Amino acid sequence: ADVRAGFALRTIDLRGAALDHAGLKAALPRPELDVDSASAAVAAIIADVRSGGFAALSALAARFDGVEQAHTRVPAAALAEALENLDPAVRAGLEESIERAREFAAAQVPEDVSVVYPHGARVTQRWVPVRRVGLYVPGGLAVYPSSVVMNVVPAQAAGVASLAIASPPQKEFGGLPHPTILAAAELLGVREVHAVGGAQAIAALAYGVPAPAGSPDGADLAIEPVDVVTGPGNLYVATAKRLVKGAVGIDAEAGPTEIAILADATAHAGYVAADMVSQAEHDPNAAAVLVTDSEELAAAVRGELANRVRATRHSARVAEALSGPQSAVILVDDVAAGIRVCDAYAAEHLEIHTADARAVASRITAAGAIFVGEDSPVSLGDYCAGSNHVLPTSGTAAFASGLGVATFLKAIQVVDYGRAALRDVGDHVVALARAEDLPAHGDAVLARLDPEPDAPDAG
Ligand code: HSO
Ligand code: ZN
Repeated sequence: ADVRAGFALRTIDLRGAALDHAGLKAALPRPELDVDSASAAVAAIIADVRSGGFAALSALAARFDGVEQAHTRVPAAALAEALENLDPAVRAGLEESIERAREFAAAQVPEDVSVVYPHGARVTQRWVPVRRVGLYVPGGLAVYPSSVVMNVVPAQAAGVASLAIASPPQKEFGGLPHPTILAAAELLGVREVHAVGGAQAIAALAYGVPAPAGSPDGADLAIEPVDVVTGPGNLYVATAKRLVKGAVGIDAEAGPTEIAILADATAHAGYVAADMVSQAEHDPNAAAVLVTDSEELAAAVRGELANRVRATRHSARVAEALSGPQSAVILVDDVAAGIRVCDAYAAEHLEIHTADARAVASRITAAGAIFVGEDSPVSLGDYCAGSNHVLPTSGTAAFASGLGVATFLKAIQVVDYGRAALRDVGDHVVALARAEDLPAHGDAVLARLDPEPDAPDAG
């Protein structure tokens, strides 16, 4: 986009429209993204890594990253050195971010629950962490050490014993991942980092890379498969995650970032504009949506945006994001209508800039994260609020949650009955088993309760 051409943020006027939930969803701005176009190429890369192991990985690194690799594993000395060389202000920021995120994550760890039935029968839901997790960290344009924090901290709080990070090899850093990524890993105590990027990284984490037979440094070349893969990435990474899902668990697919702001006439237009620009800065496909019942506020925000878009560092990218079909000012009749619009949109990030923002926030039922009042901007949550910044996008907040301790846990249901407790329900099990024409199910109970079991059916 031409910076001097400014931007064109469209208006969607829903005043008096009286749309139901489905009608609202159809009226809301969404990006037009082609998610299937990369499937064939990505499937080929995954198959290649599965059959070719390390040799395939190094060939792909040469082709896509322009580096020659003897192994993917980043040496411990390189991790330590990256942290030593980290800017002290960035280190202090990461430390604050880690501390707050750890406190919130620790509080999320769920208790096991049990129910006791007559005669001491007990059923328990026991939470157990997955054994091993792979975290993908993109390279290239977006180098986000904050995302390393957001992915690693909840996994550690969940009690995951083994954690590996994969990030693309960078030619300018001697074939290692970006040094701030290495520094963040070291700060978090993650010592297994692999220089592997793209779809091949997702395949390597999901299916593992065996140590080549007879190789003296074979262990160095191996990547152990994981149970869960998390982390953001480009179209190829997102497609790869979708293709390995089932073999492993994945976190929600992260599309381009979104900010929605519900504001009334009491809102500060300058803050609203600043926050829209802050997330539009991520990506020309990022979405910034203002939902308001105040035409005056909408006009004031447009004025503020004009100044900010011109002045901001990533001006062209921001202008493109605001001009895209995914961004809009949505006019509504009142705040109650605005709440319905926000619920239908199910934003990754939703800011509330209204009178009594806390009460309004409590009525929202679909959002990745809600930021309450004018002093809780999304960028606070991106780095240092304590909340996680890996959140459901593209309307998936209607059913999905942001990254948290639960992402890395599974619940085991433990059944513990004794003979008397079994007798309490034995007849019911037998009756239900017969109704499903599965009499052996009933017989398994009767074998314990009935010293003289029924004679087998004749014939
Ligand atoms: N807003 C992004 C996360 C992020 N922001 C990383 C800055 N760095 C998606 O929630
Ligand atoms: Zn952000």
